Amino acid sequence: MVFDLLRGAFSNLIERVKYRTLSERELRAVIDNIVLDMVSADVALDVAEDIASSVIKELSNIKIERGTSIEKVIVNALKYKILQLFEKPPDILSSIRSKCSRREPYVIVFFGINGVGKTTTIAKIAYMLKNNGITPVLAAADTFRAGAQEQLEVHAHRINIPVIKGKYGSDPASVAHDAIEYARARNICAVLIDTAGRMHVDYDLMGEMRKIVKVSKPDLKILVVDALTGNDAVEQARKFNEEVGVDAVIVAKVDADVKGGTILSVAAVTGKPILYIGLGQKYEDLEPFNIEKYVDTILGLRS
Ligand SMILES: Nc1nc2c(ncn2[C@@H]2O[C@H](COP(=O)(O)OP(=O)(O)OP(=O)(O)O)[C@@H](O)[C@H]2O)c(=O)[nH]1
Ligand SMILES: [Mg+2]
Repeated sequence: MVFDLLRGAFSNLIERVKYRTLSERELRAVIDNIVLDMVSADVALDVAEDIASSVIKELSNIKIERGTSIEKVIVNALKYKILQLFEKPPDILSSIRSKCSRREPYVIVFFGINGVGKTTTIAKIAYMLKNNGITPVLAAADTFRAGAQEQLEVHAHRINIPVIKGKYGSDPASVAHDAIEYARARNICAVLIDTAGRMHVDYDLMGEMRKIVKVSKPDLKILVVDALTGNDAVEQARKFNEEVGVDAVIVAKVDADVKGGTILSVAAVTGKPILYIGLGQKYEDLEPFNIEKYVDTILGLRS
């Protein structure tokens, strides 16, 4: 099941400390094991240690009296700590509407390395916008990978929205620029820019992304990561944030994520909000990220 490993790590922790009053040394030993469990569930080491030490602190501060449920104390301490690691996601629908009322398109650029789910995610966002009365235009600014433009075009046709393409090998920034001009001329409220994800040693992906950002001046820069890649996702988030800046993150493929720690790690390490999660390959499989629901799920407070 989704997030099972991380949920297992927390329920181990709760089980092992709930009945006894442990000395700090005993507690430390239990917690060290749990840190390893968390790391196996894709929680970044420093994030796992941070969570563990706040639980130790909480437990050593309380006086356990008869009738006090230690389990409840630990769960509350964990919940309080983990909730703090998340930033509240922005409300993009109202941002789009507000900019649109000034007759300016809201521009979103999507980054991420190859195969994480960028193009699929853009199609899902376009579908969601359309269902909310906002017709976006797509910019196929991956002018490198064979088939990339057609892939986006197929989605655009299915959703019945416009797409702006360029010639293969042409400048991706100019495709983004053309899409924004297209939107301006037709009062289209949102521009969604798809970008390339290749990571060849001889290719300056970050340089290309910087140029797209410079030309398109996006209102929002979204990084897409794959939930199944754990620490790699964290590293990608760090790198993209350093090189081009990231405003928010979408985690794709959460439907297949049995570990569960990628979301927590990316949020905690980057301090960026998680905007949506991808839950499958269909257009409907996109869910606004609900911090409380995620935390309750990994703590076993809901299924
Ligand atoms: N199960 C699942 N699969 C997904 C999800 N999002 C994307 N995929 C699949 O992941 C694969 C790659 O998705 P793309 O959208 O093409 O990824 P990309 O980042 O655009 O890839 P490049 O253009 O090559 O950089 C496809 O088979 C998608 O159907 C998701 O939320 N869940
Ligand atoms: Mg793509």
